[in-house]
Amino acid sequence: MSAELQERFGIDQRIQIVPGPTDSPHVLLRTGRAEAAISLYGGQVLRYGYDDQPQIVWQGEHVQFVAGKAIRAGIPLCWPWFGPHPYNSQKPAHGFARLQLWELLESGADGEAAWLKLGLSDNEATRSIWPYAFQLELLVRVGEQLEVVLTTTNTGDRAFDLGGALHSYFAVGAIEQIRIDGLDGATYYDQLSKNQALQTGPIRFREELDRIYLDTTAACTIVDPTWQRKIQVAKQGSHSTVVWNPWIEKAKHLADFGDDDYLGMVCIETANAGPDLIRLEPSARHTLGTTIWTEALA
Ligand code: TA6
Repeated sequence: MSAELQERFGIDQRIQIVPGPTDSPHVLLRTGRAEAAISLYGGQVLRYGYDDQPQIVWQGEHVQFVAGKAIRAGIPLCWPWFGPHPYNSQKPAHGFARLQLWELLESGADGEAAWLKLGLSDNEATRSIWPYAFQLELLVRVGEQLEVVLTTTNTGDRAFDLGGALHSYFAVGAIEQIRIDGLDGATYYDQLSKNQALQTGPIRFREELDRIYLDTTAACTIVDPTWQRKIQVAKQGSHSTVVWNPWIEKAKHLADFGDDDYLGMVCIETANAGPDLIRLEPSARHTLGTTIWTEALA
């Protein structure tokens, strides 16, 4: 499959399609110092970074590629819901889009970036989980910034409620040294204590942290003194931001996570979760996007 896709969509050293570990191709995109890898299984950015610094979007060493299972790296697509299914635990957590093989639709490259478009439409498998017709298109644009834009079109004759997240994993030098700015004053639902609370000041990490920040369109900044950089995470079409680090105990119980991986990663997820759902009428469209880049820590 990857040889045929390379023929159709490959562009010099800018865009290469290579066989992936579970028989689904990976796409490598490069522009200048920036490089990313995307898996057609899951429609998922696996990693993103610049040649001259540590990776930005995190892929750990223990990542597993198993057909039918989610890939714990990069930017998993949680769609059409975030978290456990609201009333049926038999349905996959974080929806099914990250468990499907996406189609490579377009590729391109210019002076600033290399980009590709992937697509996923409803099929027998998705309809057996979620009885709606839809068309998904994912744009991934790789340059000095990483742009990931997921557009949902309701192609059916019934409205549906849409949630989800671009579940971005970021690499950090040391979790206890970083802080996350941008959510001061936002209300969050604590998924561990099941309480709501108000964020005061920056977010710091001293234990497992799993929070859905509600009704916020704010951009976030990961301030990383260890690697002397800031990671900027801007977003569009999102009214929730999820922040997660599994910490020690949960990391030990995640098969595809090294026991110490929690020390070097954090998730900031561009989401619509909890009450922040979108009612998508027939023929309507919704776009969820994130733009990621780094700046030196002045
Ligand atoms: O990011 C928040 C969260 O919902 C956590 O509760 C944790 O479950 C994480 O997502 C990972 O989910 P996954 O299904 O990829 O293991």
